[in-house]
Amino acid sequence: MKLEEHLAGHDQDLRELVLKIGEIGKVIHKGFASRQSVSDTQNVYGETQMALDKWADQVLIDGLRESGLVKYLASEEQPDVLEFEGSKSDIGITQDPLDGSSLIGVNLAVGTIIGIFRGSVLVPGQEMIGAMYVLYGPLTTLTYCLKKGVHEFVLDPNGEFVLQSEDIRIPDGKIFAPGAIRKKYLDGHLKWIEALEADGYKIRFSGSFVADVHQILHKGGVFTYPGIVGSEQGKLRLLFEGNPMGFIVEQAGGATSDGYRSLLSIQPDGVAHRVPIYVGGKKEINLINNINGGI
Ligand code: AFP
Repeated sequence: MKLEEHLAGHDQDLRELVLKIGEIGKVIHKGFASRQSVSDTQNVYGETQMALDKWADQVLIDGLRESGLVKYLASEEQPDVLEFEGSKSDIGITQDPLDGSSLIGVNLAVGTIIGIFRGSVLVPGQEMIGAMYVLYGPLTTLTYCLKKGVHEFVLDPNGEFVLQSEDIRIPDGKIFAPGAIRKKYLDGHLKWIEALEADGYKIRFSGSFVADVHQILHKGGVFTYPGIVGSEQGKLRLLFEGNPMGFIVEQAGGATSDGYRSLLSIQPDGVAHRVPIYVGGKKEINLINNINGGI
């Protein structure tokens, strides 16, 4: 089944938006080979921007502005929320145009992450009406959720996204993706990591959040980029990484946490809001919440 057919029954603007982002994803992927240099600029987080980050961000912004499908757009590469006059829809989106971009030079999987709202995006993730990501790996895949299941499509040789997995449910699994530096772990996090290791969990951490969470969505287990000594809020962003991927995993039967509560319950304090991230199976998420709750 093609993506367009699968989207039948959803609101027209949402159907068009998912298809549009899929088309933009194809354009972004084609741009990788000729844009691997590092640019001379930094994003709002002080991170050096790859030429590709900036280009991909602009391709998405221009494409979505021209589509008239988006009124509000927040991007990991932009300091403020953009508002598009003349939009025919009230959709708000968050975008991480190229999560994991530092891995392109070593040919590891990276992706475009999108959160979808009606109206403002500066609300808790539980207000989201959908989320999706395009993963550029050995396959180019598109995974979307509009609150009626999580569904994955693969780009076929004809350039069509065709259904690969429908109604994905996160299984039980013993892999974990532990970000950050062990010697800086906070007490609760270290206890949790040691419990997973004692239970035989194997490390699967690539440096690409979207790719690592995609693997856990299909195989079970948990991803974490925790708060650490000296950086208690962690590295990853609530709006651009935690909420959209957390929404998809929760909709697939999993759970999220900042170490204490669902990521989707958190009121963002701005576009740059960083949070400790735990995304994966309910068992692993309940364990970190219980450990921290007992501290
Ligand atoms: P880049 O987009 O700069 O490559 O960062 C990727 C990321 O935001 C996320 O995708 C990874 O899980 C995390 O950073 C990796 O961080 P470390 O490089 O500190 O392990």
